[in-house]
Amino acid sequence: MSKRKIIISIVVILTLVLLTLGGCVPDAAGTKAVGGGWISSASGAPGEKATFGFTAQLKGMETIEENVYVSKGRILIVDHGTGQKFRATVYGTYVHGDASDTSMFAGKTKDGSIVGIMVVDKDSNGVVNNGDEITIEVQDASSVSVYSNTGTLKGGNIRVK
Ligand SMILES: [Ca+2]
Repeated sequence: MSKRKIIISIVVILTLVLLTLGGCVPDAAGTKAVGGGWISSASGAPGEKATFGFTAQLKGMETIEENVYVSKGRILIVDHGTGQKFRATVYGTYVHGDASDTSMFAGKTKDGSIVGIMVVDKDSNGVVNNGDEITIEVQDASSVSVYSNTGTLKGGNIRVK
């Protein structure tokens, strides 16, 4: 499955409003992610940047859906090539048992758009330009895709714990 399909499916999962209590926070990686930096603009215009910053962390044991835990944090995406800006509050993180360097989470903007993020932390030693990856998928309140971008960081760093 392509990264884009994975992130879209995560967004769909996180969009479901099946709020249930139960389970416990698994001892799994990917439950906390922090990062900032930039990749190329989704516009494809040479030299244009898409900058990002985020924090995402589980709040506790409350689940939204199987393996999706209520979370807190912030997401800010600014694509200088397309002129788009998304500021979202994180509400859910997909917790998985494998790929300990990977975190998947989603936030909601004030106008109801869903911002889905998947990041891969290629190392955790704080090295800049270390091959970290981010995939961004934004759907508006009608579940229409309004922004898609993915790439290896050209500046900055992502850390996943
Ligand atoms: Ca890193």
